[in-house]
Amino acid sequence: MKLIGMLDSPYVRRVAISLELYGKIFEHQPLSVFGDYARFADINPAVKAPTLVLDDGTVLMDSSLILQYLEANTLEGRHLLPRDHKALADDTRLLGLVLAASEKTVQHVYEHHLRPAEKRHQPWIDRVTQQLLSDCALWNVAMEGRDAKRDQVAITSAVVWGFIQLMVPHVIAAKDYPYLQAHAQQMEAFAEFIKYPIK
Ligand SMILES: N[C@@H](CCC(=O)N[C@@H](CS)C(=O)NCC(=O)O)C(=O)O
Repeated sequence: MKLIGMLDSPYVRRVAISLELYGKIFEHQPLSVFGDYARFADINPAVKAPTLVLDDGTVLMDSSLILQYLEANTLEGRHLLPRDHKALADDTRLLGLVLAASEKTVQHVYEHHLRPAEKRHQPWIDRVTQQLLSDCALWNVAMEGRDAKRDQVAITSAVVWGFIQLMVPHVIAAKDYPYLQAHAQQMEAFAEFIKYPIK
């Protein structure tokens, strides 16, 4: 298997760490969707990170779809999502909050770094910022008392929090989200996080 994409993408990093925990053997190719566009397009014309190329050549994309595929193809004892329906609903709700925060952060970053200043639309930036703030407030409360164990909510929460703190710390100040900050600090000390650092 080959995982294509850079680790500063939270979507790539959550898949890399999950692959490690699922015990899969894979090669990581850190191609950029921007700087390595042509090489990336040769592998996946949609140029989306992460892209996972299976051993039979099948090309998968979208981190949640990739993780859904891996979760369905893992050995007993290595699952990263609960089997119990109620616990799965709770974790799915939380992952929705985490991924929305990630999406809003990416939109914020693209708006400021990719769009020329004269073409920015302030009402859209205000909307994205408010969505991000509201989402992080709910997500922070939901992480109170949650164990830093190696499951999908814990992995994705820490990865996305690291991305937010790398890209928009002026919007989402770590001190205002103490449960998220403490959780991420614990998770970043695990070997799988150290092996696949954000940069
Ligand atoms: N929902 C997707 C989002 C993936 C995504 O947007 N990745 C970014 C890199 S962080 C990307 O491919 N950007 C290039 C583009 O969208 O053209 C996932 O979970 O994989």
